[in-house]
Amino acid sequence: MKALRTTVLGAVVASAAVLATACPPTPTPPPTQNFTFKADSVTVNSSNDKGPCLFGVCVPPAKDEPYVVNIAFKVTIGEANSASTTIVTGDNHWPGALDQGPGEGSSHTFAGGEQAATTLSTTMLDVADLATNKLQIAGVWSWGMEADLYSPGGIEAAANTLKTALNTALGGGTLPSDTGAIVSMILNAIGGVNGVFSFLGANLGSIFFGDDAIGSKLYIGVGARGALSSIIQSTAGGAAFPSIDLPLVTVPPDIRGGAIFSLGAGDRVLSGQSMTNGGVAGQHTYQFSLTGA
Ligand SMILES: [Ca+2]
Ligand SMILES: [Ca+2]
Repeated sequence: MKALRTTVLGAVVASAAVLATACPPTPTPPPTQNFTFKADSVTVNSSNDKGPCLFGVCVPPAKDEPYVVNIAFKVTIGEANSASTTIVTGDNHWPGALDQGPGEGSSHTFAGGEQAATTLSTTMLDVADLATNKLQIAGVWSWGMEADLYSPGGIEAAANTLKTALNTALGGGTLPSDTGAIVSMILNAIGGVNGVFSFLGANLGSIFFGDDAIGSKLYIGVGARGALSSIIQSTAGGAAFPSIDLPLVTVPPDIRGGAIFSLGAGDRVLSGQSMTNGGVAGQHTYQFSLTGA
């Protein structure tokens, strides 16, 4: 009897050992975090609406009615069809037929719905999480606009084209094993051969859009925390951000630069964001901000 008990006990211990080998402890899932991206203010450097001027009097006057369109996006690198986009159109502070916005050299502080606030939500990965999780990026394609009593249109087509481009270049992409090469991989997927910008250039016909698109920029947040966040920040600092002038198209606007950063590196103010667009008069300078929820 004693021999039998020992054998049974031995079998139980052996089974437990097999179980322990087959099921390592489940790693803690990485956290998800929300961020708010919004427009703070605008300066009209050069008016879009400025008409012929005689003795300093311009008809129409050199005053613009700036507003913002933010196309937020998210994509998981290496996960097919993971891209999504959300459009937020900021309110026009001067909606009346005779209303005039700031003149050249003047600024406006956006408030409420004018800020086109959008929420970016990503999982936040550290270096060790990369073994079992895919890296996400979340950002915004921001358009500086000038209202002319038309309703905005065509933005949805532009957002859908961006989504397809992100699915192709990043959803279908491969994250490098070298964490120091992640930023250059993302920027190459945006601005390189067969990247997002070349896809947009090939697939965005001139979309009908009533108001004047003054310019646009792309802001890319990487869902990184801890040591991975520091690596993203140190490599992003020296990286040149790509641009594209969309040929023969005034809407959507040319994408003249932007920024890439780690979402885990803290709140951020993007000041001095100059917007211009080939074929469209005027220059506005915007300030955007990103805050963690
Ligand atoms: Ca105009
Ligand atoms: Ca106007």
